[in-house]
Amino acid sequence: PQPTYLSDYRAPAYRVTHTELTFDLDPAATRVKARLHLERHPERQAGEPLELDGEQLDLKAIAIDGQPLGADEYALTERGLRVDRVPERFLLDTEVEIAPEDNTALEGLYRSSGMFCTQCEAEGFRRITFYPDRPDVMATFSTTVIGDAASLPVLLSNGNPVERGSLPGERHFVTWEDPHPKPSYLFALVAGDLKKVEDRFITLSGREVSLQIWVEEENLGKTDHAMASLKRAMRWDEETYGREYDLDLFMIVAVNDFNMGAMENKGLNIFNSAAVLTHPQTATDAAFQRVEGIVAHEYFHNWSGNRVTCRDWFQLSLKEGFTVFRDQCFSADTNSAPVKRIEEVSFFRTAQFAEDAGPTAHPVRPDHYIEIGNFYTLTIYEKGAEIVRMLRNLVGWEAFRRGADRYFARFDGQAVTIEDFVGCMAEASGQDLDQFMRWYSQAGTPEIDAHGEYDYANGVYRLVLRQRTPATPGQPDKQALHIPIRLGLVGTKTGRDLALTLDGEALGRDAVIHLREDEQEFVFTDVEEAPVPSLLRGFSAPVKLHYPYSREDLAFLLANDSDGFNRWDAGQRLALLALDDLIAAHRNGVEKVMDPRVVEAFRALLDTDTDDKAVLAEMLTLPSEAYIAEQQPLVDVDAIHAARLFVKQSLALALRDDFLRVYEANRLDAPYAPEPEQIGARSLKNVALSYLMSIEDEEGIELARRQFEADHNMSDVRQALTLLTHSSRGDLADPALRAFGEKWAHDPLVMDQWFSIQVMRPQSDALDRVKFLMDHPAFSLTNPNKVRALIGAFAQNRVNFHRLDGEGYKLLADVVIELNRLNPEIAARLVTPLTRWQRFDEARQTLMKAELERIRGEALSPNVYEVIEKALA
Ligand code: HT7
Ligand code: ZN
Repeated sequence: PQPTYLSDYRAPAYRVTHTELTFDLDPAATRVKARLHLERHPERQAGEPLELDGEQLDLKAIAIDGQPLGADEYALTERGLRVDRVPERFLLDTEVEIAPEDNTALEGLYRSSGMFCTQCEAEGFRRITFYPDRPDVMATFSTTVIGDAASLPVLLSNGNPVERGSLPGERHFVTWEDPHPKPSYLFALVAGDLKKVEDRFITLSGREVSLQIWVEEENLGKTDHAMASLKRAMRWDEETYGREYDLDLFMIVAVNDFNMGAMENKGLNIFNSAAVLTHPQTATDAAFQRVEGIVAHEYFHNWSGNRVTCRDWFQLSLKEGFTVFRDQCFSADTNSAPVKRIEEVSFFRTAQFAEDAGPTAHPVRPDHYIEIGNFYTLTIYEKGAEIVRMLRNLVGWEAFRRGADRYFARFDGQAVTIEDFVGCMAEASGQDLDQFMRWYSQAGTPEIDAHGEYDYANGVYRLVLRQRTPATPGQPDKQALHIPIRLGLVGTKTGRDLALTLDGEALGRDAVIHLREDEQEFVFTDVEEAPVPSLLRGFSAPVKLHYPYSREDLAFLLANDSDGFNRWDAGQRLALLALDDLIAAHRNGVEKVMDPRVVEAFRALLDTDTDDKAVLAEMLTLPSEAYIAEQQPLVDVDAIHAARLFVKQSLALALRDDFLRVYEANRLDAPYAPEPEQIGARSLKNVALSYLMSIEDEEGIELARRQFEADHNMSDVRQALTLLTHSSRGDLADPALRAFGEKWAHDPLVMDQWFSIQVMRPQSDALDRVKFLMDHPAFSLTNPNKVRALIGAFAQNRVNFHRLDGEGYKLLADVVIELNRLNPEIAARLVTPLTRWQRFDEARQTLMKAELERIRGEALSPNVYEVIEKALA
């Protein structure tokens, strides 16, 4: 497969002004008629051939302006269809046949639980009909869907229904019209035996919008939260960005087989059922929050993505980075803002940093790709959102909002670039953002070495910052970035933020300084007392910050920093220092000794009387094994696991009564509600329980058992089941798993949780369980949720996936090989853990590379080919 390059971008030779589609649905042989209203693009010369994309299409008929084309007047090519001689403006009619029931890749039109549905982003539409399948071709659509009246009573597409009726042979049809020009990736069709839940929303200007969530009948009781989230998101976008919804109907459909979380098709969002269905008995607090975030994300795309879209797929972060930023701000406004930020950053630093340091590292705007489906990454989404956040912070909210207004007004109905977006921000703020643009083109995580010195005699604090970005594949040399660093100086006597004066300017007590050079010195004057610097507050830039904090400094910041995020971060850094020692002790066979400073810091935390229990729960949570691994030059999975467990058990032993007290104080009898206060209390209680269970004394076990049996809500049940299943007491896991498995055998989303919990067990039977569960009737290799729940989860089970006999790697490779044939997008994602082989010891490196080579020996899809080639380069 050949790469596509950003530098090769050209406007399309022909554009489509209007698209008429007719689908005659049949699982094995669906007929798709397309009438495209085409005209030459003004920027392109006359006489160029018409080239359309098309894959796996069986062409049955073709005509231009009503005249059928002879076999010598068109060609079926590797790319699709070419017609050498076409008029300046014309109608193209085609008819193709496709087989949705054979479509296991879940791109284009496919079947899921008896229904028909589509996924067209990024390049799925070309599996439906011949078309210029690129985001800069925007057309209005008129779609007629014909199907069997009994088995497919509901026929949906984008826009508004304008006609419906019966047809001979017990069939019926509905015609939909979407007046908003859109690229093909936003096309959607759903047909099935679905039921709807309906509500309405009155927009700011007083228009009524009908809101519909379509689900299988058994899921009718699981839509309340998604509907409430949708209404909150609609209101938030009006109030925060002045964006109103623009059709009379907004539909969400839940489908069971879906490659990602959801898709923002115009007026007809299609959701993975896991990203929309909730019920207190079946979904955890985290799932409720995830649903809220995804519903909002897809809705926000209506403006940031649909009304204004991407010129080409290199600009993907234009819509994804901005929309993730928007959904993050929405969730922060709706829930506990500090805890949201902690969760975001903790995930980002674990997963995106690893991506940025691995063989598939790429800029937020890549300059080439083989398979765009491989670029729906944490870098495009989450790092893209961090860049937008930095922009917001650099120019300030008012200018940012003016810039966003300008962007939406100027480019409405157009397909544009990242420069267009940043340009609006520069215009609205009057700031020069040229250097800032490097964030989009430079891959890798910048590292900042910071060093500070207090001059007692003169009351001066000198802060020296040095930046460097490590080389990444294809980018050996890096340039200095514009990095905004929010900071405070916390006085060691008072524990308060000191006044900041920089170059004679008073900046208040919390300020942003701008690092633009490789090295810069910042001299703060009139600093009244010796400070401990609190740097990168709120994670003001997506960088690694190194400062030689002592453990006393960190304990001090943990107790005194006015920035909640940095207080949490100080606790994480303190724990990491202790973990470092213990990892070394484990490796050297030396007795492990717990750092008393960590115990005292945690004791103080447990004594804190705080309103935000969710933040406290985060502060009491040790860095994950994956994050600890990120900090190590070479990952020793066993030492990390042993050290973390040792810290947890030491804290549990030393602070057992405190954890018990916290557990008891945060039990809730009230009916379940996914509200911040309850969620905070539950998180805190469940963190306490995990400490208590880590030492497996009778009281902890009894609490977990009782919590499991009380069956109050899924957050509590799942935590109890996890702790029982992951305990070393063999007699605890199986009875609980059996009871849970029998109770929920009918619910696929709960069974996903059941799969994951078992295969995440640290005990050595985890791999055998995976193999056994792959034969379970609820498992299916063609369902991405099941693959993620069982195989994906196992690959996160660090001690077992990285077994020294290589069996974990072999199992993953076997599944990747199988999925490469069935669903290349999922296969390419699943292989990721093997691509990180450089981080491990030699024995594991050899085993991992051998599996990558074995995969390479297969006939590979472009998706898997691209990832494997990068991993072995
Ligand atoms: N914009 C959507 C991306 C997406 C997708 C991409 C590739 C293959 C399948 C997919 N499903 C959805 C989702 C979003 O970011 O909102
Ligand atoms: Zn998105």
